[in-house]
Amino acid sequence: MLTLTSTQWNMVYNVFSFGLISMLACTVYTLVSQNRVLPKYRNALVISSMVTFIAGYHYIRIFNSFAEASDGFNVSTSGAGSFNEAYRYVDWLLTVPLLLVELVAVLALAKAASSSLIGRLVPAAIAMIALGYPGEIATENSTKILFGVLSTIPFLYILYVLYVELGKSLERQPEGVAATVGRLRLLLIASWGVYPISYLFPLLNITGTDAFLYRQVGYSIADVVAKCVFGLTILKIARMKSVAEGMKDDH
Ligand code: RET
Repeated sequence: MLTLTSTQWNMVYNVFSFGLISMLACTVYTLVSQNRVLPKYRNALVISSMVTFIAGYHYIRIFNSFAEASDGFNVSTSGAGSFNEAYRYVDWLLTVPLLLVELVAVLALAKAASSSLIGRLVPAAIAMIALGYPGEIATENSTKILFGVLSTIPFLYILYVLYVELGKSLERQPEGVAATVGRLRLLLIASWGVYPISYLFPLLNITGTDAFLYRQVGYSIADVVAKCVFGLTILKIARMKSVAEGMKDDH
């Protein structure tokens, strides 16, 4: 049981609300923007809509779970009816592989090159999340460290593939697009970095109500950056490439 102050409780409540509406609004925007890009880039936008739609659903569940686990400003964190954080991992299991597919899709590489990238990034993303979960729910520090290390291996592999392999394909992108994709990669690293840092909190003895607040606020902001801002940047890249390939720049 965590006894939050009214300010802490309201901040968590409001940040979930912010996360939820950001996901929904972003889903609508990327869906209605389909016709603003050439057909070959539309799949990247469809995937972005899917990602934010899935996340919107999970934010509804997280939001309700927080309200149901609360008795006044007391939040139950273990046992029946407690605040359920597993929704986040279920969400990541679905959305993290999709975010990587979205990134590869917008580059519109040759079929073999994109299949090869997806074939390595997707299994690594699934392994990273699946290995992190047992550590997240463990109470023993040794178990947390073991699964934390195991999960970091695919994480580093993903960063390697994004930097080295994707870097090579960037050289063939039109002027301006390469710079935007470079910024997108930075945005990805900065937002994805929040999750392993937050995982470390209990290991560093950062616990209690402040830790709970930082974690929920940090995750929610990172989610909006990693999914919404990311999706809007994907749309921008798709627009730039469509215009570079002859689409009229009037809508
Ligand atoms: C875990 C366990 C500890 C080690 C590492 C982790 C990485 C998690 C990441 C999650 C990304 C989530 C995203 C969500 C989208 O909105 C599982 C915390 C490395 C990178 C992008």
